[in-house]
Amino acid sequence: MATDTATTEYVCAKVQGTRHAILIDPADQTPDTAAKRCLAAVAAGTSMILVGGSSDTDMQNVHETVVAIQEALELVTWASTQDAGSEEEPPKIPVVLFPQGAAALSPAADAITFMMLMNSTSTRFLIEEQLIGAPFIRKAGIHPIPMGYLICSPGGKAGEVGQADLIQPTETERVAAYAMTAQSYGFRMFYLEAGSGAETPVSPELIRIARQSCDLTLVVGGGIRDGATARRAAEAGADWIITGNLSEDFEDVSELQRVLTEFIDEMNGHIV
Ligand code: 1GP
Repeated sequence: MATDTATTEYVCAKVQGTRHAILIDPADQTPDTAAKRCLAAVAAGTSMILVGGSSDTDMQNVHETVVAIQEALELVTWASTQDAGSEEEPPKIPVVLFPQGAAALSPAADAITFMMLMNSTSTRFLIEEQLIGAPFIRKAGIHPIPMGYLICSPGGKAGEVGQADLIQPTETERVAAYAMTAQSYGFRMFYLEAGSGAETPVSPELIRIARQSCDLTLVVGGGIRDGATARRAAEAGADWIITGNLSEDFEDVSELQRVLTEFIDEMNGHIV
C-alpha cells in the first residue's frame, strides 16, 4: 500500500500565488511529443503534469506516455544535480493521473486524482469506475488524491461522457453546496471544469463562491488559453490552473516554452 503522501502534500499545499499544471491527453500525441512538451512546460514554470483525457485513452497509451514523461523529467533532474553551481535538488514535478475511468491507469504515475464526478447523473462516474479502479491503484501503489470534480457549462466532451447535469453560470448556491459536500467527504481537491476547449471558461463568480465555501485545493480548467483569463481565475481564488489544448497549439517546443512562460507570469500578475 502506498504510504508516501509527499505528492499529495505538494499538490495540496497552500502556496503563495497560483500554480499552473499542464494536461497531457495521450490520445492526442505520441509519448515522445508529450515528453518534449512537458520539458518545455516545466522549464516555463509549470508545477504539475496531469495525464488523462475524456475519451480514447487506455492502459497502453496512458502508461507509455507516463513512462516517457517520467524518463524525460528524471534526465533533467539528474543533469541539474551534476551542475556544480546548483546547491539543492530542484523539486520533482509530479506526474499525476487524471483518468477518464478505471481502464486508463498507469503504475508509473506518482499519484492519481481519485475523483467523484459529483454532478454526474450516472452511478458509473459517482462510484462504479472507482470500485473497478481501486484494487488496481492499491496494488500498483499509486497514491490516490481524493477529489471532487464538478463540470460546469458548456462542459464539452467531459460533460457529455460523464453525463453531467451541468452547472450554469448563475448557479452559485449549487456550487457552494457541492464545495461544502466535497469538504464533508474529506476530499482534498475540488476541480471546477468547463470542458476541454470550452468557449467560455468557468466564471470568476463560480470560482469565488467555491473558494468561500470550502478550504480545499481549488483547481480550475477548461477553455483557458491566455494569461489574462488565468489571472481572473487566480484572483477569484484558484490554486491551480490547468491548460490542455494550449500546449497542443505549438509544434515548436521552444515557442511553447515562451508562451507558457508569459502565461504563468501574467497569471501571477507579473505583467509581460
Ligand atoms: C480539461 O480543463 C482541462 O480537463 C483543460 O482544458 O484543453 O481547454 O485547456 P483545455
